[in-house]
Amino acid sequence: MSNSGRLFSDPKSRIEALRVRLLEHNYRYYVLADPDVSDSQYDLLLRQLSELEAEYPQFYSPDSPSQRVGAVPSGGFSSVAHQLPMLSLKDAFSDQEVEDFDQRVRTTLELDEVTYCAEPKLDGLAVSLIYEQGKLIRAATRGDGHSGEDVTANVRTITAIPLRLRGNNYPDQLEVRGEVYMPLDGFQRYNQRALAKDTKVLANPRNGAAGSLRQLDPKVTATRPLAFFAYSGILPESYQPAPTTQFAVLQQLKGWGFPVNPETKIVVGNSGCAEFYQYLGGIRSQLNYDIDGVVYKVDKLADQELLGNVSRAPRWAVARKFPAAEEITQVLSISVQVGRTGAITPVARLQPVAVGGVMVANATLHNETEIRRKDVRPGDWVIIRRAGDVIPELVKVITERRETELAVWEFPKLCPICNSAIERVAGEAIARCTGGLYCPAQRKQSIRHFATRKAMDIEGLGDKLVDQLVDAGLIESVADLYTLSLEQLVSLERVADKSAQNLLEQLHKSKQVALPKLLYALGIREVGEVTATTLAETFGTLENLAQADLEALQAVNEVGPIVAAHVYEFFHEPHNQAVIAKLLAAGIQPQIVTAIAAGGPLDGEVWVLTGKLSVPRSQAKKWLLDLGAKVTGSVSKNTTALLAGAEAGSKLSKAEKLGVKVYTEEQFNQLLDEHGIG
Ligand code: 5U1
Repeated sequence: MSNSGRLFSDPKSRIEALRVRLLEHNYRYYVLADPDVSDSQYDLLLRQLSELEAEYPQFYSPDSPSQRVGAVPSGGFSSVAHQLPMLSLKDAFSDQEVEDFDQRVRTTLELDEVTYCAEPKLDGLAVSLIYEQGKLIRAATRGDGHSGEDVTANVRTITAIPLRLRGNNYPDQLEVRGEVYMPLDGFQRYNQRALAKDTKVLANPRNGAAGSLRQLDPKVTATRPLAFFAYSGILPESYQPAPTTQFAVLQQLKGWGFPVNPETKIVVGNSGCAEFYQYLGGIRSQLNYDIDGVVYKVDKLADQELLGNVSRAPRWAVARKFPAAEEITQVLSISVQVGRTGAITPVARLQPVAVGGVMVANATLHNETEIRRKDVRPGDWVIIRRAGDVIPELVKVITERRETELAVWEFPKLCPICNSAIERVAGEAIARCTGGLYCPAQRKQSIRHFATRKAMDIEGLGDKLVDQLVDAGLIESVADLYTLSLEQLVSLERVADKSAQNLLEQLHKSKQVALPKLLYALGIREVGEVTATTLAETFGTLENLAQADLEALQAVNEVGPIVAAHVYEFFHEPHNQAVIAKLLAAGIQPQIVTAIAAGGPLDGEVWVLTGKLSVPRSQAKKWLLDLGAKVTGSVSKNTTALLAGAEAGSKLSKAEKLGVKVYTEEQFNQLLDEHGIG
C-alpha cells in the first residue's frame, strides 16, 4: 500500500499509476463484488491521488477517480437527442403472455426452441452513457425515448459507473444503457438519517434514485447512495471481434468495468423462462435492490435484428412483471415500540394483507412528524408497500375512503413498557423513553445488540432467550450474562441442557473480545462500528477511553461534538460504570488494537499534521501510526508533537502557545531515518 505510485519517481507516472490502481479496485468492488482492499485502504489511495493532483494541477484529467463531483452545470438540465431511440419493453402479466411471446418468436425465426438472456428488471431509472475514446462524455435520462435530459454531472458522481473504461480493447465510440438504482440498505440508511434530522424522507428507492439524478447540484447527488447495472451495449458495426449474443455483450461490458446484474442467466425456451421467473421471485426479498419483474431477450443478436421492433418496443424482448408489491388495507390501531436507546417508533397495526407474496400486519410510521405529515389515523384505509426485505412502509392514506371523521392519534406521554416519561429533545425528530436501563424494553434491546455478530458475537443468545432471561429476572444488564449458571438456564422453558452448555461456552469465548467490538457492543449512542474502531485505535485501551475528557474525544478525527458528548456521558453515567466494572470483573479482556499494542517508539505520543508537506499527508500519518503514535486532527493540551509543513497557520501558533514540540519536515525526516522508516 504505502509505496503506491512510488515505483515511478515522476509525478505524472505516479498519478497515472494511482488512477489505474483505483480503476482496478473499483472493478473488483463493483463488477466482481470481490474487493481486495478495505474501504479505508481505498480512501487512502484516493487521498494520495488527490493530494498529488493538487500539487501537480498540470496533470488534471476529468476521468480521474478523484474528479467525480464537479461544478453545478449552468442552465439546469439541457435536452439531448438519443443516437438510437431508447425503447421500452412490452409487459407480460401472466405465464400465458410469455408463452405467446415465445410462440411468436419461434414462428418468426422458424425455430423449435429459442435461447433467451434472462435478466432481473430493476425498478430504477434508465440512463444512456456515451463513451468516446474510453471516456465518459455524456449521460442522459431516457426521457420520451427520443431525447432525454443531460445528467452527466450527476451520473459522474455514481462510483459504480466508470469514468474511464478498463483495458485497451474498447471501441472509439460506445453507448451503454442500464438502470441507475438506489440499493435498499442505502435507502434505509438515508431515510434513518433524514428522520433523525427531521428532513424529508424518500418515498421509495425508485423515487430516491430519480430525485437524486435530478438534483441541480452534483454535490447533493454524490451524497445519495446510487448504483448501476448495465443491460445493453451499442458498439460500432466496425468493432471486431463483435459479440454475437446479448450475454456476450454483457460479459464484454463487465470487462470494460460496468456492473452487470449477477443474476443474469441464459435460459432455453418457455419452460426455462418460467423457471427463471420462479427462481427470481423466490430470492427477490433477499436482493439489495427492488425489481419489478424479469426481462427475457432473444440472446442471438442476429435473431434480434430479424425480429425488429414494433412501434417503441422490440419484438425480441418482453418484461414479465411481478404482481404489484403495493396493497390496500386498513389501520386497526397505532402503537409504539421502544428501541435500544429508548427511541419510540410508532407502528401501524394493520388488517393483515399479502403484499408481493408476503403477509404484512405492521408498518412503521417512523415518528410523530411523519404521522402528522401523512395524517394517519386508526381506522384509515392505506396503501402499503413492501420493497425487498425492507420493513413495510405506509405509502399514503386514502382519505377519500374515510366514511366518518376519525380521531387523530395522540402520541403517548408515558412509555407503555415502564411508564417513564417520553421526551422529545427540541430539534430532534425522535421521541425517547427516559427510563434508560430501568425500562425492560431498552434493557432487552441493549442485551440483544450486545450479543449480535458485529458486537460480542454470542451465538445462541436469540431474542426469545433474552426476553425469557429478563422476564425471569435472571439478568438486568449485559454484565449479568457472565454470571449465569447452567441451572438457571435450564430452568427456563424450552432451554435444553445442550443449548445451555453451548451458550455458556459462547459466553466464555466472547470474553476475549477485540476492543472495537466491545465498544460497539456497549451500545453508546452514535457509536457504530467505524467510530468504535477509531476510538479504540486512538485511545488503545478501555481505561484510556473511559478517562478521556471532552477535548480529547473531540480531537479524534471524524468524532464531532455530539458523538464526543455521547461517549463522555456514557462513561460518566454511574450505571454504565457499574456494568463495565462488572464485565471486567467477570473476566472480559478487551484485546488492545494492534496499532497501539505494537508498542512502537512513539507510543503514547499524540501528533497533529499541518501545512504543506512534500509527501501526501496520509503517508506521513501512516508512518506515525506505524511508529505507535496517535494522529489527531486538532491541537489540544493532549498533543505532544506537531509536524508543520510549509505555510502552517493557526495550528502552529496554537501549538507554540501550548509549548507543544514542533517538527519541521526536515526534522521529521530525521526522526523517520532514526527509526528506519520512510
Ligand atoms: N434488465 C433489463 N432491464 N431493461 C429495461 N434489460 C432491459 N432492457 C430494456 C429496458 C427498458 O430495454 C431493451 C429494449 C434494451
